[in-house]
Parts: sequence; structure tokens; C-alpha cells
Amino acid sequence: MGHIHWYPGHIAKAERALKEKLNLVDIILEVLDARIPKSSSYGDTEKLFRGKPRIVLLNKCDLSDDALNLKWKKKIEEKEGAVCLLTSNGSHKDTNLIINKILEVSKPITEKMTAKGLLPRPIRVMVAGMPNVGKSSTINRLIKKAKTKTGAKAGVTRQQQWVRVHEKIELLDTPGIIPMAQPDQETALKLACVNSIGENAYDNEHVARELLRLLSELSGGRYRKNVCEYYNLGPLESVEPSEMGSLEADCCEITIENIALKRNWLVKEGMPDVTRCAQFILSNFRDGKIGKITLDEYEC
Ligand SMILES: Nc1nc2c(ncn2[C@@H]2O[C@H](COP(=O)(O)OP(=O)(O)O)[C@@H](O)[C@H]2O)c(=O)[nH]1
Ligand SMILES: [Mg+2]
Repeated sequence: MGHIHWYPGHIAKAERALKEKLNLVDIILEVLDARIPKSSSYGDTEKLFRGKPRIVLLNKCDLSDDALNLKWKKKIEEKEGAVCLLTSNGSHKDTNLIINKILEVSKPITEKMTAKGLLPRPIRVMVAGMPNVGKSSTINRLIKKAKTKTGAKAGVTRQQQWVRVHEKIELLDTPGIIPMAQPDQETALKLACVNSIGENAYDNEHVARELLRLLSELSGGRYRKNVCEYYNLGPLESVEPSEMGSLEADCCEITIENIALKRNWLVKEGMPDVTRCAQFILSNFRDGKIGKITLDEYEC
């Protein structure tokens, strides 16, 4: 009941589709969910992309922890040797940043073409990533920006696979989908928390309970305050302060039941409406209402 079921689907087929696209491009824009930089990453990305130049976008950074965003960005740049940008849906500034980075990263490729006596052609780029990380939003923003700048020209854009997003850059208008291999339960749980796996693979109550556990434990209890404040949970009344551990002493007991009781959501006298509250907590987290939170613990 508690487990998150995994339906691997057609992983091999998805990998083949990704490889076909990979043959067409010079540079990969790899989109990760900044709330789970590790859990939304393929692992051996270098091998998957056959060492092609990569720009990593830590997307949805409007929802993730600012301090950890910078640490993860630094780590990706240092350990993986890839350029990394923090991006979010709403920001037009990001689109310029992405374009400029593509131009920067593509310089050696263009120079190589010139050295071979070839006429430099536009750099070809593909957006890639796991489901729900923001691939389509990223593609749409890049295309929209190009259109508003150059004016939509009939027959040039939408129907084709390639969209000119800059005089020197062509973007594949469908993303490369990186299949999720069977993750361990902790990774699957985090993917469920950020809504990246289908709802019928898990039980809301289980995921909400585990989310609250994570929020209580992560980074030495860094997010406990967010949860207690957002749900207006006071210190526990039923337990003497002396009975509580030192971590709990300054805070409340974070459970679905306590949150439901606080809101007076009951199924009957004194019985908290756990089902309704679990859904509520998951929505709140996904909408960033509890705070800017990163679920992958930062490791050096
Ligand atoms: N808050 C926030 N939501 C985003 C961001 N990027 C995408 N989303 C939302 O995340 C969901 C998945 O985005 P989509 O681009 O369809 O992801 P894809 O499956 O990778 O193509 C949509 O509801 C988007 O509106 C972002 O930077 N911030
Ligand atoms: Mg999409």
C-alpha cells in the first residue's frame, strides 16, 4: 500500500527516440527540476548524451531553495563541467541568458566548421529532460521570444521541426524525453512530491506523510519552521516539553492529522479528514506555498 508502483513503460523505445534526436543536434539544453536536481537527473548524463556540449537548466528555481540553488549550480559546473543556469517559467531575462550561453558554448563548434573550410551553419539545439521538468515551457518561451523579435513569418516556423530562435541558432521544436529508469523508493517519492509521476502510481496519503517526514528531517530541520508557520501549528499541548527531543522542542509535531485538526477538517467527531488534508498538503507544496524548498539534500 505504502509503496510507489513503477510502470517502466517503454524505456528502450524512449531511449531509441532520444538517440535519433541526439544525432541531429550540436548542443543539449538539459532541463532539471531545481527542487530535485539529483532525482530529476539521469545519472550518467555524459554517456547518455555521448559527451555533446550541455547546458543544464535548473528550472522551477522560483519554487526551490535559493541557497541550495547556488550550491547545486556550482556543483554541476564543477563536477560535470557543464554550464548551468537557474531558470524559471516567468522570467524573460532567462531566455536571453539561455541564448547567450548557447552562442558561447557553440563557439568551438563553429570555429571547427570554419577550420574545415565549411560554411558555418546555425547551431542545432535540443531541449531534453525527464517528464514535467519544464521542457515544453522552455521551448515555448524561446520560440515566442524569437517570434516577437523577428515577427512571425508565414511558413517558417510552427509546422517545421526546426525553429530559428536566433540568426545562429535552430531549436528542435519537440523535446528529447529522458526516460525515467526504475528509481529507488526515496527518489520515486520525491518525483511524486513534485508531481512528476502519474497519480495512479501512488497513494496521496502515503506521499503526503513522507513529504512531511522529509520536510521535518531535511538539512537538520531547515524547513520545519516553514511548515509550522504555514499551517499555524503551535507547540504540542499533549506532550510535556521535557518528553520531546531537542529538535521538536521549538516546534510542533508535523503530521497530517495535526494539520487537519488545526483546520477543523473532520470526517466525524474528533477524527481528522486525512484524505482531504493529504491532497491539500501536496498541492500546497507543489504550488510553493509552504516555502522555497529543495528536496534533494546537497552533498559535496
Ligand atoms: N513554478 C514553475 N512552474 C513551472 C516552471 N516551468 C514549468 N512549470 C510548470 O510545470 C508543469 C510542467 O511543465 P512542462 O513545460 O509541460 O514540462 P515538460 O513535461 O517537461 O514539457 C507545467 O504546469 C508548467 O506550467 C517554472 O519555472 N516554475
Ligand atoms: Mg512537455
